[in-house]
Amino acid sequence: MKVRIIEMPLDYGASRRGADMGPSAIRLAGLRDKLNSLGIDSDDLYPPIAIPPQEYIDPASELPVDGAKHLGPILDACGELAQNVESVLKAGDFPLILGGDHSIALGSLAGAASAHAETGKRIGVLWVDAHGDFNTTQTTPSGNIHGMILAASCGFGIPELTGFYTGKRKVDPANVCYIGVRDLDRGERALMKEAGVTVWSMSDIDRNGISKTVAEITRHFRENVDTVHVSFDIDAIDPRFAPGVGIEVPGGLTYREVLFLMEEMANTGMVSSADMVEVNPVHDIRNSTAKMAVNLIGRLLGETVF
Ligand code: NNH
Ligand code: MN
Ligand code: MN
Ligand code: MN
Repeated sequence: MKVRIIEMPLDYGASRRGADMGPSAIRLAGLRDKLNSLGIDSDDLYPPIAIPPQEYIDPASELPVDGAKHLGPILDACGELAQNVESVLKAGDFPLILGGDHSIALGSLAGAASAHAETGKRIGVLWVDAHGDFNTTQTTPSGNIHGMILAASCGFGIPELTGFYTGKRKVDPANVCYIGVRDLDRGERALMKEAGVTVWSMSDIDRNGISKTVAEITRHFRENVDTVHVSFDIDAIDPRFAPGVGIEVPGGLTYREVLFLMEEMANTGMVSSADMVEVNPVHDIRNSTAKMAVNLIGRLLGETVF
């Protein structure tokens, strides 16, 4: 297996600017060296997806389409990403997508769903995030697409998003597992319940500990799906460890808890693709959050301490 690093320097989906510098920060933090040290054959020679910086864009395109800001540029970039992810998976390799804000997962999930549909594999999604990203244009408080992308991938929202790339639903909500969630909008929460996604909240971790919680998640995947996409929003980690994020939400996962989560996901042998998103160097301290991202990717790809 080879890891194909795909960079998505996009920050059209969020309010706070700067997530477009995430791929660069993660590269600088030593991603290639980490993969080399693990004996993983990797390349980042995939052409970085060309995304025009927001400063170069005609202000008219700022107008929300049906209540979704910057829909056009996000669909364009995600279309290219979906194709790349699909072809990497079909070649038997591991696509590692570096965001960018979380709207890029629209492309990752579309490409993965399309590739796995052909081989008849049931796909599960682990959404590691302080947020649900389960808004629609009806429920969003912000109009930001990064807050809508998992709902869209589960078939909820405007047709431009729900029908994107494949014309159909990407993921069965019954196969979506969340961890780290602690900040949901009212309508989003109701829609998550209706859809039937499974949430392991911060309170579940307080009650049962990280070990039991992660065991429940991996069991859920083992029993219900054939392969898993991990979508890691770095704001899942408590901001006292990870300051370089789009939205800081106190009360999050510790760095140790997420390292353990990634190790246990690696141990399932089921993870076939991943996103690392919302690293925001503008708010980081000496690239420390990007370095955590590199270490988390290492664990997800099989690194052990001893
Ligand atoms: N729920 C809010 C919204 O939809 C915030 C989403 N922000 C995130 N998501 N960082 O991960 O706008
Ligand atoms: Mn936002
Ligand atoms: Mn997110
Ligand atoms: Mn988030």
